[in-house]
Amino acid sequence: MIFFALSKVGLAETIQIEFTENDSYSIEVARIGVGGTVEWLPTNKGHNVEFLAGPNMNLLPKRSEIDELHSVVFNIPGIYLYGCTPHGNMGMLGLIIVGNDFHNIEKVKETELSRVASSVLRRLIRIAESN
Ligand SMILES: [Cu+2]
Repeated sequence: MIFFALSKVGLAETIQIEFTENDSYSIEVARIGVGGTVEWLPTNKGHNVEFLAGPNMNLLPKRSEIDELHSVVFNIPGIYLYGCTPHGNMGMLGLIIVGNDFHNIEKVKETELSRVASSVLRRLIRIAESN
């Protein structure tokens, strides 16, 4: 807890998210400061990270290869939605909230997804908005 408090004051923070054996991300809603890093660890096979929405749709982070360790530095505040290319339609999705900035949340809600994925996204948005 002390580390998190300190990191908000300026230390560049890093959050690590694993690919779980249940075809999900270990942290579905991650919060990070501007300039922070998120690392996705290929702890289970067959997954990757593909960005579907963000504060600047022309500057989304690049898609990772399957089973690759992926690292992204987030310098633009806002909400990022990503999913696994093979399993996104089944609801393998995650949100990154950068700088506690929700300005693009309505755009994120409009992302076209399968029915299952849409319901997962609604659940993640509720979590994001709840604190
Ligand atoms: Cu996957």
